[in-house]
Amino acid sequence: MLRIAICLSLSAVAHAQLTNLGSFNPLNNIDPCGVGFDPATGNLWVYDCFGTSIAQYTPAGVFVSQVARPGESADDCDVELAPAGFVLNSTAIPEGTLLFINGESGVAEIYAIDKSSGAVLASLTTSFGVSHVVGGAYHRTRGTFFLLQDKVPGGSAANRIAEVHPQTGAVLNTFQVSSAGFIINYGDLDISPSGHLLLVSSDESTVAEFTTAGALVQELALPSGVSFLSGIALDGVNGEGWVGSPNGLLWRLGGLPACGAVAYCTAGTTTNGCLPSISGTGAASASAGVGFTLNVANLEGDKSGLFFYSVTGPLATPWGSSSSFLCAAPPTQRTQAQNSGGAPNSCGGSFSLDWNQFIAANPGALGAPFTGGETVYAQAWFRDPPSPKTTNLSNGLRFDVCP
Ligand SMILES: [Ca+2]
Ligand SMILES: [Ca+2]
Ligand SMILES: [Ca+2]
Repeated sequence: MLRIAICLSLSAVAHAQLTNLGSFNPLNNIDPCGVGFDPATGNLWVYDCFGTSIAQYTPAGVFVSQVARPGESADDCDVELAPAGFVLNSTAIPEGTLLFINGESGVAEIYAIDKSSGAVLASLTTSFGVSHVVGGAYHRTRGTFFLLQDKVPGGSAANRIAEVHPQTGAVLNTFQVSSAGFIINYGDLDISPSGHLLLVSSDESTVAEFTTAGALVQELALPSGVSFLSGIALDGVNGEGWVGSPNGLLWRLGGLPACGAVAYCTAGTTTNGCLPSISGTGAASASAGVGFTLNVANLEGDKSGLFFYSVTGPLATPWGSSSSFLCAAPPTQRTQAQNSGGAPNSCGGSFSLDWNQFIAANPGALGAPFTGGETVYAQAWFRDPPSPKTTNLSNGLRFDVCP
């Protein structure tokens, strides 16, 4: 028994744990079917299941204002705030616009609403849904919507996520979350700082993290007393956010996935057949000064090189006639040169760099001063004299910077 207890406590330290930071019961005895967070004001926008309006509350639960719900009365629906400006159907929508996803009957519609006047600025009839789309979110870096359908339709339509084009409503990609064991009843999804999908469901006791391609990353157990969820809305990039239940409560949680690093793009194959692989350990932070290590393993041994990064965006441009790609859009910032170590002509080399330490020590570095919420694209460059360009590149690592 003692040994089991020790194992459990070690595993609790190793994995993120959700914490309950407080709760409130919205005025007017409403039953939240959807919840959105407005970073401009710090307030929540909440839709009462089958209600006629979407109401704004302070984080203390005080009613501020409301606008009329577009479309039909619904319990299959969601509230969002546009995390970036984008074009919905054919209308440019500013960042921070109130969005209502109405999945109640037939395919889901997405409405953009003026928060002050309640005017519908634009709407889109999507090609996804059979009367049971319960959640959605706009993905800032992919420029698409992700919509979530519940279990009720059964068959291939049940528990399904679709990535939808914000101008045409066409379904671009789709996958079923039940294949990973996650079942949707009431439910919702939001986008993590690293671009993953965070899901809640009234049938589940965890927050599930999926990649946009449908791979389950992890499930995080809900804190004691938090259950039967219908909505999730992150309120920043530090792993905090709101969840709501149609039973009438809203909770603020900590410990949600934040500032994760995700590999992308393709590594070159070196002269000795090495395939360098980049990863990140810890969390990128604008203020910590230490604690986010970039690693690249499987490098040619005893070669010099360096990490560099971009804050502009990803890229996938061939690196001369080699098998490498430049994965970070210019301009880029080089970090200090280092030697990969290991035996020459082996794949035993590696680089490592604490990126937090680098930006703390280099206030003039590209993108500095960082404040949190930025996205960084990092890659390693190294000498490989017999290769076509005499140098090769690792794959890329995308990460979001915590405050
Ligand atoms: Ca319904
Ligand atoms: Ca509809
Ligand atoms: Ca949502």
